[in-house]
This record gives sequence, C-alpha cells and structure tokens, in this order.
Amino acid sequence: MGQPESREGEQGQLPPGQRLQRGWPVTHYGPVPRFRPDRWEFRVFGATADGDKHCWTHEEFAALPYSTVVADLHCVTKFSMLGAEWGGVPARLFLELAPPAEDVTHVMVWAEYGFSSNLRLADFAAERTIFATHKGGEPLTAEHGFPVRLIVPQLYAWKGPKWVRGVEYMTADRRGFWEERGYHNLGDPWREQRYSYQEEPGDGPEL
Ligand SMILES: Nc1nc2c(c(=O)[nH]1)N[C@H]1C(S)=C(S)[C@@H](COP(=O)(O)O)O[C@H]1N2
Ligand SMILES: [Mo]
Repeated sequence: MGQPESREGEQGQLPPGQRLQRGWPVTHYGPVPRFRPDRWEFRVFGATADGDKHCWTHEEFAALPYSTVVADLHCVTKFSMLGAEWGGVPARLFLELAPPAEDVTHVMVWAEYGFSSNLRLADFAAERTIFATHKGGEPLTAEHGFPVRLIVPQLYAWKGPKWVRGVEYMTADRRGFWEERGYHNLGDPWREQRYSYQEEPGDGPEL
C-alpha cells in the first residue's frame, strides 16, 4: 500500500544479480500434479462484485480469447530466461468477466496442492500479466505448469504459480506460500526484493 506499481520496463534485460540460463530448467516445490480434465475448474472467488464464485471448466477456459506476450522469467535463485513467448488469457480479462468488489486491493493466485502467491491488484491487472497455456506456440508441458500457469513479467517467477486453479479477490494483503517462507512480499527483481528480511514497513503484512 502506498507502493508504486512495479515497473514493466527492461524486458529482455537481466535484472541485478541475475545470470542468463540456457534452456528452461524446471523449478518448483513438491510433485507435478496430474491433470484431470473432468475435475479441473478455474475459479474466481472471494470479494467479487456480485458476491458469487465464477467457474470455468477446462473446455470453457480453453475457449477464452487467446493472446501472446513476450516476457522474461527471473527465478529468485538467480537464473533468468529471456524472451519467451507466452500464449494464453490475459489476467485482466478476468477482472471484466468476474469483476472484483470496489475495495479489492490484492489477489491470491491458487494452484494445485494449496500453492499460492499474493499479488497487488495492479500487478495482476498489468498489461502483460497472463495465464499462460502455451510457450513458443506449444502447449505447456506438465512440469512447466500444464494446463495453466501465471506469468507476471515484472516480478520474480515464484509470483507466477504453475498449475493454477483459481484467483481469490482480497480486500487486504495476505502472504502466499513463499511469501510466508522467507521470500519478499512484493518480489520486484529490478529492486532485488528477494527476501522478506529486506522488506520495509508497508511492503507487506506482519510475518
Ligand atoms: N505451483 C507452483 N508454481 C510455481 C512454483 C512452485 O513451487 N509451485 N515455483 C515457482 C518458481 S520459484 C519458479 S522459478 C517458476 C519456475 O517455472 P519453471 O519450472 O517453468 O521454469 O515457477 C514458479 N511457480
Ligand atoms: Mo524460483
């Protein structure tokens, strides 16, 4: 709160302390979930404007407007992958399809097995924030998040859950999985906001 929106610039460049990675490593905590199309749904819930939960089956999600963005991936463990083309559904489309209540300030993005990450509404609504289903024109592989992962180009990659299942609209900030476990609440790679001990007053809820 009172924080400027994260910068979106510097696409294609290495943020401070990062090094270039060839190829695309797989980085996550826990097992790779199995995709069960019949049980999968994408939910937008919490402080919606109409108070209802909004759900999409996999078929419905796949039929949403598709667009692409070029965005880098910066892992907090210091490797970066530059210039990937992601295809999928812009996050801000959900703000139209399932509008948030007026007092929503943050979202929690939820993935399989209870993994989560919190974002400021402005970062979620940013032009290039995308629920990616494809990379380089190919569907994501299971280990990279199939069927849907979030890409938030202006933040460290842990802010982009793989195997996303839903979005919770929140009227106050709350820490997600890594944000509770030592990573910075905001995670701007250009400010090297890596760890929670670097947080300044106002950067996040009390730990
Ligand atoms: N569900 C889930 N998503 C996750 C993670 C995780 O542990 N679980 N790790 C994050 C981290 S730290 C990184 S660097 C990227 C890595 O994405 P990749 O494996 O496709 O390179 O996924 C992010 N998304
Ligand atoms: Mo990471």
